[in-house]
Amino acid sequence: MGPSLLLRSAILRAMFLGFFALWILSELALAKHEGITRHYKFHIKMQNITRLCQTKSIVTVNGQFPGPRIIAREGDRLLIRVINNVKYNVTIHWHGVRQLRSGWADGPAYVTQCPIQTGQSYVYNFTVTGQRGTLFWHAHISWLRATLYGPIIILPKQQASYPFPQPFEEVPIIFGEWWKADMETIINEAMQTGGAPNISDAFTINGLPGPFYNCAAKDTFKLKVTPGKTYLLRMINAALNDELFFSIANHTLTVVETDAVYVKPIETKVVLITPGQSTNVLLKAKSKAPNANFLIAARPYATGPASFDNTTTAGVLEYDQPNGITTKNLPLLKPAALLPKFNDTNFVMQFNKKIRSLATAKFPAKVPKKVDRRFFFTVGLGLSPCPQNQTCQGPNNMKLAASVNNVSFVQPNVALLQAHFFNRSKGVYTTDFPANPPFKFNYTGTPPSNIMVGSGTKVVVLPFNASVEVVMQDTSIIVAESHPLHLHGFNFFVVAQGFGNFDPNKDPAKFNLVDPAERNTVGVPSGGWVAIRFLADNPGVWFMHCHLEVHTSWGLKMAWIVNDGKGPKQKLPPPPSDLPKC
Ligand SMILES: *[C@@H]1O[C@H](CO)[C@@H](O)[C@H](O)[C@H]1NC(C)=O
Ligand SMILES: *[C@@H]1O[C@H](CO)[C@@H](O)[C@H](O)[C@H]1NC(C)=O
Ligand SMILES: *[C@@H]1O[C@H](CO)[C@@H](O)[C@H](O)[C@H]1NC(C)=O
Ligand SMILES: *[C@@H]1O[C@H](CO)[C@@H](O)[C@H](O)[C@H]1NC(C)=O
Ligand SMILES: *[C@@H]1O[C@H](CO)[C@@H](O)[C@H](O)[C@H]1NC(C)=O
Ligand SMILES: *[C@@H]1O[C@H](CO)[C@@H](O)[C@H](O)[C@H]1NC(C)=O
Ligand SMILES: *[C@@H]1O[C@H](CO)[C@@H](O)[C@H](O)[C@H]1NC(C)=O
Ligand SMILES: *[C@@H]1O[C@H](CO)[C@@H](O)[C@H](O)[C@H]1NC(C)=O
Ligand SMILES: *[C@@H]1O[C@H](CO)[C@@H](O)[C@H](O)[C@H]1NC(C)=O
Ligand SMILES: *[C@@H]1O[C@H](CO)[C@@H](O)[C@H](O)[C@H]1NC(C)=O
Ligand SMILES: *[C@@H]1O[C@H](CO)[C@@H](O)[C@H](O)[C@H]1NC(C)=O
Ligand SMILES: *[C@@H]1O[C@H](CO)[C@@H](O)[C@H](O)[C@H]1NC(C)=O
Ligand SMILES: [Cu+2]
Repeated sequence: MGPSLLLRSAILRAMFLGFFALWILSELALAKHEGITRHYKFHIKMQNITRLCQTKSIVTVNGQFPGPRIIAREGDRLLIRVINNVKYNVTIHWHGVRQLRSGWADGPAYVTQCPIQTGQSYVYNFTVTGQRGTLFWHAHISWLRATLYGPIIILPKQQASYPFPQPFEEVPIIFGEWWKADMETIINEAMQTGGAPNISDAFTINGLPGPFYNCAAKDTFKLKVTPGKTYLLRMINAALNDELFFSIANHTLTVVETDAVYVKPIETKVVLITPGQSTNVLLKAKSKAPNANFLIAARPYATGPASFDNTTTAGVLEYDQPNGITTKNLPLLKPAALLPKFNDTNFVMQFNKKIRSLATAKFPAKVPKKVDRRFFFTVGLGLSPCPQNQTCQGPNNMKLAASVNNVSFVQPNVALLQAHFFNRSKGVYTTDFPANPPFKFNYTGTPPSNIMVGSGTKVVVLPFNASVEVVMQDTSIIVAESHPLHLHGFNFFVVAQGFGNFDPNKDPAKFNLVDPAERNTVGVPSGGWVAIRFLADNPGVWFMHCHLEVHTSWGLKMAWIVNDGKGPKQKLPPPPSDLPKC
């Protein structure tokens, strides 16, 4: 054991104990929880980190990588002061937090706020209402979220009131994606050339790549368990561009929650988790300590580009052993076929279809039964022109682009929410986002000959409390690909999904309006479609985008404006006085 390893494990242990102490303290809080205010300070600063034999300076919160955990109990208010001490503009998004009437705290740059500039600070002020489980926070500007991310843990209102066996311990498992090169250089280079950005060098579990990479054996995540005990693994996919399969050798997992909503328990060997999703699983340790350690592994589910980071991040599950046995000397069980093939779309479809809301009296699935506004959105890739006198690296000397209904979103240079709130939309956005594709084609067949995208800063305006249905259809333009679409400000219900083209005559009959999954991020199936419903009960401007960061950069994003209602609790309050300016 080298000194750095000793130090790292000491730090990890201290962090873990700290987390536990906090957790126990909150457990001891009032049985009838009224909601308290919790304060956090996020100092955005550079930190040198060594991974894969290379040291690089990364943007961090408080020098930590991954960033600190936010812990709250349902009903609590969070006041998080973000102080920017790096040369980059920064914003932070509290991914999956509903932000009821607190849209100013949502975080996407130029959507709900101007960036926090160097030397400035901003207090994100919001309550956690009607949600419990695992979410995460991450930067929401350029590609800074590659290193600026961390877990959000929302404990249920009443202590020990999980609708599943009380776990012995809770362990966050946050997946990341690591590049040896500088992140901003990578995305800037790609946006300049119009080609695909360089793929990552590794995936990580809690910041650690694991034994399958050069120089990374010491940077391996270890999960220590006691025989017979049950563990709650709070999994988060914070990777930029890759959906991941996850598995633990010789163990079955029970999925009990997704995106901070309880689900009907699902037993599975493999979990699929897209960027933007979180999944809580129970891991029941074997009753007797086995004479082995077990591989914990994750690697991509990839449908799109020919070249992707085809590496595997891994950790090790170790059991507390009886006296005289050290886990170090035990064999590591690593079955060859632990994870599905990289393109196993059928597995993914079956897995996603199994996810159902718990839908009990205490945790009902409030699926909108009637629909006020219907939308059909194509999502996929395309091309945009290469600037004159430049050579581009996309197909046919063009730039790669992506769009929703053939609109590639153009980021404005002031925030949409301010423009909306102060009635100054002119020259910032237009309200003519198309409800349907401009022209019909066989979305999953031969693409049209013209695959250029249009562009603009277009939004859809919804009246307060409209009930909305959106069918999202993948296109096969350039390539059919799974797109994890994320909606800010709401959870939606995944009422159906399928392969091929959505059939508006036949498919609605199959919609599940009883116990559909309630999520904030859903994969639009590769070569298929997904139908979602949500109630627009949250006034503000809400971003919707692919959570593959590369597709967001190419324009696969749009925004909804939800107008104020008439009632007193149906209006967005004015912005806080410290809201950053552009
Ligand atoms: C990172 O390392 C470089 C080169 O050794 C050094 O100049 C710099 O001060 C370090 N940065 C931090 C934040 O420690
Ligand atoms: C946070 O928001 C609430 C509700 O709008 C407000 O009453 C409170 O003063 C705010 N707190 C701070 C520190 O800005
Ligand atoms: C991306 O990869 C290409 C080809 O390997 C290399 O020339 C280029 O420098 C890389 N870009 C960055 C930002 O690392
Ligand atoms: C792992 O699983 C295999 C197949 O189910 C079984 O044969 C083997 O005994 C298990 N090993 C351990 C150490 O649990
Ligand atoms: C990914 O890597 C595995 C080995 O780890 C190899 O068998 C497989 O062919 C690779 N797949 C692709 C698409 O490169
Ligand atoms: C998955 O990729 C392999 C090549 O590695 C290919 O032969 C196979 O047809 C692909 N399967 C699907 C479902 O696309
Ligand atoms: C492109 O190059 C031509 C000749 O090389 C030059 O006349 C023209 O001004 C350039 N156009 C732009 C937009 O730079
Ligand atoms: C914006 O316009 C609406 C409707 O015309 C009005 O009620 C509201 O007061 C205006 N808001 C501001 C900040 O001027
Ligand atoms: C669309 O194209 C696919 C693939 O060629 C084909 O299987 C399907 O029948 C076509 N669908 C329609 C509605 O034409
Ligand atoms: C998308 O918009 C571009 C630019 O207006 C147009 O040329 C193209 O035909 C459109 N494609 C589709 C599929 O609507
Ligand atoms: C919003 O709509 C839902 C369902 O249509 C309805 O039950 C609810 O009462 C409405 N809420 C308000 C505040 O209008
Ligand atoms: C930071 O944001 C401000 C406000 O939008 C903008 O004027 C400035 O150019 C940005 N700086 C960088 C380095 O992107
Ligand atoms: Cu996408």
